Amino acid sequence: MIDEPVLCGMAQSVHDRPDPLFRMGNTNCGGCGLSNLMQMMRHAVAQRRVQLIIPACCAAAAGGTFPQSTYGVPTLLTTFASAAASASGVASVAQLNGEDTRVICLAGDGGTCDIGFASLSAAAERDEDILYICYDNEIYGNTGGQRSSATPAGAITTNTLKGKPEQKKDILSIMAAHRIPYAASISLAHAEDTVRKLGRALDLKGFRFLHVLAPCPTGWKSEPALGIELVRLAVRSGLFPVFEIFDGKRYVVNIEPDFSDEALGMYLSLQRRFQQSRLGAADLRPAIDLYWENLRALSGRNVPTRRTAEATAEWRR
Ligand SMILES: Cc1ncc(C[n+]2csc(CCOP(=O)(O)OP(=O)(O)O)c2C)c(N)n1
Ligand code: SF4
Ligand SMILES: [Mg+2]
Repeated sequence: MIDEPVLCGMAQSVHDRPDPLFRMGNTNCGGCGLSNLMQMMRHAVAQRRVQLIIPACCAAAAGGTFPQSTYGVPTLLTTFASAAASASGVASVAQLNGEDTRVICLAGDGGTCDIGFASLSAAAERDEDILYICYDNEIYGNTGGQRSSATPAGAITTNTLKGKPEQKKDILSIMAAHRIPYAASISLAHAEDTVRKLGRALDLKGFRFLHVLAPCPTGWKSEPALGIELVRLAVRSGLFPVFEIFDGKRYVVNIEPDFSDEALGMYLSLQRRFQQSRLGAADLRPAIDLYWENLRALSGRNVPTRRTAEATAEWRR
């Protein structure tokens, strides 16, 4: 059992993979959520054989220049449009050769929700035997921080100088609508749940999709040391729901938020990307409550959100 993210590429227990998936000396910024994710993946992957497929993004840049490589497993860098298709091909060849290799496609939110979406959707529809992980830093980080369709409303990016007017795309629901065997969201602030779900997603067959909220101090204009705390606040407040979807129809909520407005306010105030739009908890709460009401209905657990609980109490009075 681990309580906090496994940092610095060091193996923490006998269950960890002895060689790092993601070596020290990579070019990620300090406090990058992608680095945290890769260290937790080392724990989840353990002794399994894996191959990585990575389209253009910070994870590709982090690989370094030949003959060095950040990655401790076979890694194929692709164009955006071909990432999921390339992963499908690599998985098929492994299967034809009788190799017990799990193929992981690791992509950013831009590569997933925007530029590579067509081949992602096609691979999901064909139920290819790949694990697709979207680390969502809510911007095009590698090219200087432009908006993506996963950027939340109100966030300043280099091409939304007054704050993005549109809402964040709900990529997890879109992928669940493909009725894939497994889709889940991952909180890097809950390492045990993260490692459990990574392990489950590695072992299942067919198309699996994981959505990870990945703090990006450079783009979010936040302190590098606060990344994990920001994720914790997003989960606590209900802003980032953590749940699993099996076969597009069975929903399981993994972490119950307390729907704290204080946590939501802190999440916003600790990131300078929200400063100019002056977003407050009250601006986001109605959309969060609506999302959770829907999620409750889908998961069959009728635990009221704070708003509905308050409304019911008021009605009773
Ligand atoms: C077809 C195409 N369009 C644009 C680019 C330029 N480009 C390289 S990385 C990148 C941003 C990727 O964003 P994301 O997938 O979110 O990954 P991040 O950089 O945030 O890790 C862009 C737009 C490209 N390489 N190919
Ligand atoms: S720009 Fe953001 S996502 Fe990219 S390496 Fe830096 S912190 Fe990580
Ligand atoms: Mg991104």
